[in-house]
Amino acid sequence: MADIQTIVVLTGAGISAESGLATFRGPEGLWEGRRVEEICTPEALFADRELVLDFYDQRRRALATVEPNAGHRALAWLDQHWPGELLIVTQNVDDLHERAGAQRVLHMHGELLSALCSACGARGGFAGDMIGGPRCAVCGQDALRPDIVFFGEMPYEMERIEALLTRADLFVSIGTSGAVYPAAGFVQGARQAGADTLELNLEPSAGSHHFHETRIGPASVLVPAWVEELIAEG
Ligand code: BV8
Ligand code: ZN
Repeated sequence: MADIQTIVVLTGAGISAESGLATFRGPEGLWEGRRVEEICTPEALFADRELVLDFYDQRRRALATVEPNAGHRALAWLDQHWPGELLIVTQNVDDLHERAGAQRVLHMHGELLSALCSACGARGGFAGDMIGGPRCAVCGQDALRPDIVFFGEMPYEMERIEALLTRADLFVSIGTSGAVYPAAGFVQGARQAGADTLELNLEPSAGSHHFHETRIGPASVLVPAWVEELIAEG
């Protein structure tokens, strides 16, 4: 590969699958018989607040029972040792990248361990259950919601992501189906800007044809192998 300075990594639910967290579009991609796209919306939060809060309370509890896997650890090692610019843009709302030791992480779809106040917009760390949980620490109203980007809502820090993609030398997508935009379009932006593009996934994603190279297999195997290869190239 050409001289690589700036790396953008996009991760999805597939990198956390081997840690035991459910993906969206596998058989477990349903919740109470409903698609995530139906639950993860402002309308659903308004129409059935308990159902939506329970969906995230359960996933926040599950988070405490799982560990990062070799895929998270290899990315964290790269983050700690890569001298150039690097950003792990994750669609995941779990904290497994951080728990593996990664620091340059951007949660474009929010985080389970953060709360957003619907009344005053305050965001802050949150643990435990939201159902029957605390009021907003800033405005005191009983208006906390998961700090999660729902369908129809703008993902976080899009300008920062897009600016970095225009400068990327290498764009690597790991464990995502390429089903949801704008994340699914990042590969095109990076490629247009001249980046090499690599996909590491258990099966070809909806956007595989946009990548220079797609490798098929589990993240726990493909990610460490890719990091070793990248470092060996110097
Ligand atoms: C926006 C929340 C605009 C956190 C998520 C029609 C109607 C309404 C909307 C739209 C529409 N058409 C397009 C849209 C836009 C919409 C969209 O793209 N919809 C899709 C369904 C068509 N997008 C949005 O609404 C976004 N916002 O567009 O805003 C806007 C403009 C101006 C002003 C305001 C707004 C917001 C999208 C964010 C939604 N929130 N998550 C949570 O609950 O977790 S989306 C959720 O699904 C994830 O965050 C992720 O982004 C997405 C896809 O999931 P993946 O991570 O890819 O996981 P998936 O299960 O799909 O795939 C797993 C992959 O891993 C598989 O390929 C599998 O093979 C692989 N795998 C499995 N095991 C392994 C593995 N790989 C490696 N190793 C393994 N072991
Ligand atoms: Zn508030």
